[in-house]
Amino acid sequence: MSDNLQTELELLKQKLAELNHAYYVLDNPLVSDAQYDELYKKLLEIEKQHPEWITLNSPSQRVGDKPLSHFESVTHAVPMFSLDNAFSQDDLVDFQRRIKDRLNTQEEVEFSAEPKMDGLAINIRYVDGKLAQATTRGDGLVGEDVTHNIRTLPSLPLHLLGKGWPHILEVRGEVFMSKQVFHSLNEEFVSRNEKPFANPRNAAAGTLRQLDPKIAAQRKLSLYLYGWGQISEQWLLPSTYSAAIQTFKDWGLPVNPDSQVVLGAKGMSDYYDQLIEKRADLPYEIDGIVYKVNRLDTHEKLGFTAKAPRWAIARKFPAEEVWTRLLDVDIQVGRTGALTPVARLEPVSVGGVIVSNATLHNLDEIERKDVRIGDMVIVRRAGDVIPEVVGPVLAQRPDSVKKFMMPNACPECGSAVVKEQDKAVYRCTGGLFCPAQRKRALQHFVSRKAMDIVGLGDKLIEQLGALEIVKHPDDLYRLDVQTLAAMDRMAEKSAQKVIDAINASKQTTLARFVFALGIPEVGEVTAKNLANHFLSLEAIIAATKEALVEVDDVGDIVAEHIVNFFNQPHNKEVIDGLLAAGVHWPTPQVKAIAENSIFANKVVVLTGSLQQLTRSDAKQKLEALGAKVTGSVSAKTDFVIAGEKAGSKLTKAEQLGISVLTEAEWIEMMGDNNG
Ligand code: D41
Repeated sequence: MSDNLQTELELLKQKLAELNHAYYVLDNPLVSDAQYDELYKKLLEIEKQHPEWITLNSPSQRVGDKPLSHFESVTHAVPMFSLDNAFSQDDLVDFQRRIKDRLNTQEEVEFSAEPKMDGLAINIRYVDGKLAQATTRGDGLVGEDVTHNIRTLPSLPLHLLGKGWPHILEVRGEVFMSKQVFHSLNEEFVSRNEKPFANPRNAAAGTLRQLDPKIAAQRKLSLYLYGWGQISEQWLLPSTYSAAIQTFKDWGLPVNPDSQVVLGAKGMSDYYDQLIEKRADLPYEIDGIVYKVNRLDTHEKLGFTAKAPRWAIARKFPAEEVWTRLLDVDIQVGRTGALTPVARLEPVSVGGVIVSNATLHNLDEIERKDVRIGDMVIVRRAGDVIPEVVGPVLAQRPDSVKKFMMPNACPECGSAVVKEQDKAVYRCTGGLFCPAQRKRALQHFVSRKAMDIVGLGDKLIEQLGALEIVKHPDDLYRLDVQTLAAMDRMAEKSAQKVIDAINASKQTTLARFVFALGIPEVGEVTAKNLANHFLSLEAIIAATKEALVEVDDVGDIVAEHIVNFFNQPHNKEVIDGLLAAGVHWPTPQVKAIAENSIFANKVVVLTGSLQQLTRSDAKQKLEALGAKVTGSVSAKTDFVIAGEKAGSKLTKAEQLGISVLTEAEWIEMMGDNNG
């Protein structure tokens, strides 16, 4: 008897999942709402009699019973990249041109074109077909666990349909709020005298940020999947992106019904025209179109830049423009002293966001556009880009307008302002004596990719600077708990944490240290190249311009910045102070080992999941041995190191006859050189 009831429960669950899918994903209801409710009530009854049968994938369990107390951070198994932008058809022609050049072909490229949803990117992990975890994109490397809220999305299957799914499947997509849900939600807010959301994107973000999943469940967020992260086993992806998305659809996952496969620049342009026409009628907000090369083997060939795949691009829709009054122009002083004019505007709503500041770029731009203080100006905001002043509305220019003048003295420290040769940039010459530069330099010094001192936020730095307790980075290492505990919003415990983080940062790498110094134009990659080339700080300081341009990525201008930086006596003082405080690093291993390393100058690809090392440690070790670690397998690859459950890259390597090492074999090969 009880066996039968349990079978009935399972059948009900399956039936309800199918009906849900038909309703929310296929947009094709199979039964009336009343019929659905009746089945659902039956399920609840059985579960009430037998609570021990309730499983997480039951439709009754979309909303957990308790709110969370906080969000957990989750490191993505595969980083979540962003997208490069295109703003015109010309940009798209260039995009295809670059692809053809890299592939060495004349043939038109096939693209998948899809609306660009204005929402939030999310990673959803299924284990053995069951929804296991959902995380926000975060900074692309680490996101937040929002499984409790994502489970409430009615279109998302708690259990995949069909079969044949890999053991681990991560799908990626955009969570958004439909226009309809957004408007009724805002009406509700207004009727309760609460502040409405500015746009559907903010509403979706605000909903995902809730600790209590009941709120997300009420707000009915939507989701379209457009990509994937980790996929386990020998499960082979189909040969095209569109077929992969179709496979997701077959498994019951929601995908955008408005995407289409198009050919070449003409195809991309036709799709654009078509979607612009449809835009107002779509049930959701979009801010552009995403084009992706359709063939997946081409993805492998094209690979990624530091932030985005080379095989995809987002064409942004024209920005929204409005008119408002330019009240004044302020000067902002950046980390390297560059003076940026910032427009102070009469607050105005642009595409649902209130804008009161906008960039004017530089003096040349202001003069070219002939923008004057007091003008009615056109302000543009494109997607998530900083708003900018496009130009004046000359027909409405009052007599009282004033021309903006670049000051001769820095508004922050009074030092002389100089114009950089051949460039539109004006700089304050105060260096680290300028409080604005000092503050920005300190923010940069403590940042994650520099000395990585957590807990030293902007507010604290500002306070320590204003009180002249910390003027230069080396002053940080002389702080004590009592001093910190006396600052606003600090207590003994949090002060101790900051001190611990400062102490921990003393053990660093030469590359981080050089990056942290904040030499103009020396970013993370250049700093690393300098460290690996010169191996010691003394050698970098002593290097001439001629020696510096030998380094990858370093041209005349960067070399000059480096030489100038180390010629400033106060920069030397700060460096000495840091070294005296105990900041230290091991000698970079590159050259010493690289000469007798099997991996010297070899191109290596890591794939699958490693058991003994993290991906980034493995990469660091390989680089220390002189290898170049890349993301995709090609004829140029020398070695593939395959962890567990390696997929298509391993297959590819085997096809190309590339040497494949297991993780253990690789570690064995590194022998004594693996430190
Ligand atoms: O609709 C979107 N917002 C969208 C975003 C889309 N249709 N496709 C996307 N594809 C990617 C790659 C190519 C990296 C898988 C994306 C995004 N990324 C994305 N969204 C936010 C950051 C990146």
